[in-house]
Amino acid sequence: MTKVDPELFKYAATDRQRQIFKAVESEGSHRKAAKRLECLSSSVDQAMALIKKQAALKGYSPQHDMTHIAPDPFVVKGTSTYYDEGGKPRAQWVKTTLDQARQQAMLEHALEVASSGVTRVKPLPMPKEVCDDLLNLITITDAHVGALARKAEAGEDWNLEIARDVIIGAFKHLVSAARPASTCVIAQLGDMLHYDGLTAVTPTSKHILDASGRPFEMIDAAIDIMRAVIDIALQRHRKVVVLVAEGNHDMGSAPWLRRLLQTAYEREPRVEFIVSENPYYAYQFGKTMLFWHHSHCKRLGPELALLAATRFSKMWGETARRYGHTGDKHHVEEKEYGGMSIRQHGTLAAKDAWAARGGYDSLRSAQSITYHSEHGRVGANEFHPSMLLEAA
Ligand SMILES: [Mn+2]
Repeated sequence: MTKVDPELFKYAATDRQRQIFKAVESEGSHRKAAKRLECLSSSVDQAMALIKKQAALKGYSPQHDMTHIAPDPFVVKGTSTYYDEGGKPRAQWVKTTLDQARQQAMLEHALEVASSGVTRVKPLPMPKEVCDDLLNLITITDAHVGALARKAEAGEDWNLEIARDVIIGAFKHLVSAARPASTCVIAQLGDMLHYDGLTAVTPTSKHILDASGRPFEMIDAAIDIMRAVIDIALQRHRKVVVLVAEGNHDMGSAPWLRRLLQTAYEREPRVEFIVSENPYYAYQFGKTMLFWHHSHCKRLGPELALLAATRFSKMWGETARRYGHTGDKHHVEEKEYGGMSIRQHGTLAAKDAWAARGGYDSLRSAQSITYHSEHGRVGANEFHPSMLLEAA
């Protein structure tokens, strides 16, 4: 009679493993279980061994005094047990590691669910009175959706809900205040998602971040915001150009967000995307050139303007007015560098505890800038989150 530890059942990963486990439990031996299930005894042995292995990976193997379970997506890398003089286990050190395959599977699953649920949007009616020579550029940078800030600690509150309200509210205001233009460029200039995976850390330096909500709530909010702002822009412009730039907080998320939006809008002929896997982007509007970089790779300065000229030399040569746009620093700075004027944009996000403690105070704002195809920049509108609070 084989005595089976009933605790092991929860580590059976498939229906077949659960079925075999139950058969062994009730029949009392592998051989009898195999007979009942009409399969080879070795299949039962294999399944039972696999269940034990899965349990051990999660930290459960009582015959080795392993009873501390690691939460998903961690697996146990090893344990050190300290025994007392009588040979009884007294303390245990459980070393866990992130299960890379499991983490990958969780992300892939999320993407699969997200893409299968993407409803292709129906084209919206086109506005009539617009000026062909005008383009409205609306910049949202460093939105940090998924960041958490508390008023008591950082001076202002910021969380998933506030981010959604403020960004969409800003966009509504900026679109309605802008001139009637044929084209709108929505420049999401990076760091829209506060963190880039399952753990709230910066992707390269692994700095620990304050997070609002769970990773999938952040993903949902970012998608909702982007879809909402595209739809708002479509109501007032004939053509909407969307840039989803990468920032230093969302280097891995920007590509899927861009692809997801491309899929959602593939049947809307009035939406087009600026697609580049390299974090420098440009768009030509007649004799006006627009250029973007989050500024995590190359800093604001003359070298950035020179890079724009080298990377996009044809566009540079065909244009007479050129404007670069950056983010990252959360405060406004604007300067002309030879043939290109570059604006570093501010952010709508509230500063987090890290910025508050460091004294990085800045005025929160977002801008829409109107460009003429011949004359370049001809107008601008500004939005501050305080305007939204007044309207409420
Ligand atoms: Mn940044």
